[in-house]
Amino acid sequence: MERVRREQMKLYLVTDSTNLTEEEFLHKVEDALKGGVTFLQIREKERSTLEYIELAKKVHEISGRYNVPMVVDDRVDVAMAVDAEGVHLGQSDMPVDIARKILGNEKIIGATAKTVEQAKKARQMGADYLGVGAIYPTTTKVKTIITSVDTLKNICNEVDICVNAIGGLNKDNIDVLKDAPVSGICVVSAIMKSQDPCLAAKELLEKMSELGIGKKV
Ligand code: TZP
Ligand code: MG
Repeated sequence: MERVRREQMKLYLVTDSTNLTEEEFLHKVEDALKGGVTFLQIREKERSTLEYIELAKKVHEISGRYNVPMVVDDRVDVAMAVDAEGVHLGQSDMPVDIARKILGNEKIIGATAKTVEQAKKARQMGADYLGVGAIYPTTTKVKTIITSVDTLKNICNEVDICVNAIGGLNKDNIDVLKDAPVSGICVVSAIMKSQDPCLAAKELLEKMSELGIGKKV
């Protein structure tokens, strides 16, 4: 069962509301969607459950208007509370197979993988797509390690689900992904820290097309 189409994974925005007012944050997210972001993950590390739900509701209302799926980082309960399209689970979050039991057959479940072994396991447990990285060092607050482009390519070849690269990616360094059969890229800062998220998204998509990143296979 295909819960996510490859073309929906092309430009995947992971949100970060740090240092932004709610109004600024929601504006940035909407501008990014106007610029062509194809998939959204709401990711909040500092908020209470109530605050997470309230913000996720607002983001989901916006993403819905652009027909873009929204998943919730880490929190299956928050995803259910706002009827998000799914969740994204890291290696220390709820195991994919347990989340699948709770969420049922319709919801999208994404997983983080840093090795071929983790990728195969996530796939076997029912993940719909994988986020692989960090490809470059990142300034976004996250516990991660560097994953080589070779490992990324091996993962793409070993699993039959969408694979996106993540970590420190921007329009000036994504050329390293040129020969990797990824479905797309995930970014935080390249869009959230831009003064013009709409233009940032457009420029990323343009560069990806030039380089053939995320092209049809
Ligand atoms: N997982 C691996 S790297 C990363 C996450 C959530 C953060 C990516 O952020 P940025 O700003 O695009 O480097
Ligand atoms: Mg997580």
